[in-house]
Amino acid sequence: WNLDDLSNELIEWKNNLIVYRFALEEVNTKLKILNEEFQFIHNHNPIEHIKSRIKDPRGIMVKLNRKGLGITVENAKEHIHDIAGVRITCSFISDIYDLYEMLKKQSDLKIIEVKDYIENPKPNGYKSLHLIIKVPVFLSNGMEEVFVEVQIRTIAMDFWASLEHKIYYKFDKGIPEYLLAELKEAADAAHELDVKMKKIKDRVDIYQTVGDAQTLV
Ligand code: 0O2
Repeated sequence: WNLDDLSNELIEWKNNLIVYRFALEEVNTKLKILNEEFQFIHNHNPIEHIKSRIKDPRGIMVKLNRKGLGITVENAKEHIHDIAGVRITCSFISDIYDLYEMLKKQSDLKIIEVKDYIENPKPNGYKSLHLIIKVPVFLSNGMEEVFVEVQIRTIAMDFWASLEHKIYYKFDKGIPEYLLAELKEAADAAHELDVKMKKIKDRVDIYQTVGDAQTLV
């Protein structure tokens, strides 16, 4: 490739990947509706914030290469499932599973894969619920089903993962054993915080329902 070829190639990739932007818009709308309806019914909004991103074509090419696949748009669409990614930060662990149940009930979404790193955290302590879903996008020439990776985590899990990401990349993927143990300890501390905040919330909920200060004791 000369530079001109490369930039033409990138433009072609970008044009082909526009459908992922539409898929993210679909998912974001669904999440917004679920959040607002949940607030309306349960007086509590499970979602703190949502971030979405589309993988850069160069990142997709690197991943295809790593997987030993030819660098084509067709291969990317079939084999790279995190081109479109949504990260949802929830208030409590129970919100994560409530949201998952709500997404499962959406008949137009197909849940292709579930990785529960909350039940089974990674050795470094990483926790999150990962879903690979397929979202139908209706275009002028028909419907296309698009993979979207959904990561759902609590604020505490997100705090840990964001900082771990920075630390990990600083060490250029060769993090010493003793620091790995400390990261794991920090993840456990984040989990304790999640459990503690949920206990407090449950007691406040009981107080609000019963209206009796004694129940808070
Ligand atoms: P980025 O920059 O966040 O996009 P695969 O996606 O198939 O290559 P794998 O391991 O099967 O790989 O996917 P998995 O475990 O579902 O994780 C994919 C994404 O989860 C990562 O994307 C991260 O966003 C996040 N993740 C997984 N493990 C960790 C971890 O130990 N620490 C942190 N901070 N995040 C993690 P990318 O593409 O690696 O990175």
